[in-house]
Amino acid sequence: MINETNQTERAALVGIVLKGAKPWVTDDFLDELSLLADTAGVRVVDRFVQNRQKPDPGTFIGRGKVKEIAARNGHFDLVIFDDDLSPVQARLLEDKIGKRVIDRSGLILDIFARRARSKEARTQVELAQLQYLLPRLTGQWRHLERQAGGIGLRGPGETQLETDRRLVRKRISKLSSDLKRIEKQRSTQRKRRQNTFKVAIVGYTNAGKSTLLNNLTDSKAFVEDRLFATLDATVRTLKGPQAETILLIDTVGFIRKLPHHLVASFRSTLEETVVADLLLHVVDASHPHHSDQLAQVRETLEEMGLREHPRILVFNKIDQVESAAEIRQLKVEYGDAVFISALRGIKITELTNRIKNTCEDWKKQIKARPNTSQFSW
Ligand SMILES: Nc1nc2c(ncn2[C@@H]2O[C@H](COP(=O)(O)OP(=O)(O)OP(=O)(O)O)[C@@H](O)[C@H]2O)c(=O)[nH]1
Ligand SMILES: [Mg+2]
Repeated sequence: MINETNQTERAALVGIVLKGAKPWVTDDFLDELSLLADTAGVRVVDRFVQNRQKPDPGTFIGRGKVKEIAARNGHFDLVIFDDDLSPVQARLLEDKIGKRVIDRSGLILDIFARRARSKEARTQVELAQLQYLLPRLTGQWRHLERQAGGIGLRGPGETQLETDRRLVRKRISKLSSDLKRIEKQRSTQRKRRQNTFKVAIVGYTNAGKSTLLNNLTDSKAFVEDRLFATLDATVRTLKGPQAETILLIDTVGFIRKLPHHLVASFRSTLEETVVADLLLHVVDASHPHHSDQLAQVRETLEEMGLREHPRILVFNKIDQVESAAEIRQLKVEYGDAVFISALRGIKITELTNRIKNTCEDWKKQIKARPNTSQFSW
């Protein structure tokens, strides 16, 4: 989607270190941005980091840095900023650098668009993309105006832009009503599942959620060592303590700065998490920044109103953690967590037992309090 031709596009990444912030944090963010670029099929060839008191309202990174990047514009086809740019900033930067400029949100939207398979996911992504695009539409027509010499053609250019905006708004309203219909179907399905114990697998992208679903339920959900392999809520079943059905729901991964348009339009998918009776929060124990990722997921869950939701913290990929001391340390820090390898099948029974015990407790509660499985978003 980034490129209609089949050539691999080359990108330069840009990050900013604000006064008082630690430079390595920006480096880590750019590492993650690089993984995102890789997932989008873009090759990263350059990185630029700028230190500033605060972002420049016009060019975000300041004129000097923009010149430095522009001087190297023969090496790359597009520039990806780790931070969100306003539509005006993006346009100004494109003008000055002479290459296409996108931000982290734009890149994530692009990846979601490539990966969306189901009708629901495609509708959700297109809606988020158009909402992101709408305020950025102006730039497209300015180039035409300039080529045509401006003056006499200004009118038609503007008219075209208005037509374009109208079309986009019309499409947004059509997609929103399609989504409402899909959400209604989902809510009917959910009502049918009201008396079934539901477990949602949540966590940072690439933590191993789908691998865990596959291991627990002997299924074959799509797994890949790239970001956002899963976009749809995949549901599988597991046998409970009395051979009753437990539903396991694999969900879309979280990441730092998930674009808010995307979160809004993925509401119905994320709602699977909201209505779950238990969350399995999967953390990649072998990731150098697992504690930041853990905090990020907690924050997103809190934003979804799930601070108090029953959950089991699951440290995955322990087969890949090099030092035993590190695992011991994690066990001290997170006494309640389970330490597993979903890929190698290590300590899965311990986790299954924990799920079944929670299911038992839930059944007792349900008996005591009927009609309690209604949550509002
Ligand atoms: N070494 C090791 N690798 C694992 C383990 N669990 C998962 N992986 C690998 O981690 C990568 C990501 O796994 P997924 O199951 O797709 O992760 P996910 O959390 O579903 O990712 P998204 O759907 O992209 O958010 C794959 O290459 C898996 O093979 C594990 O226990 N050990
Ligand atoms: Mg997955």
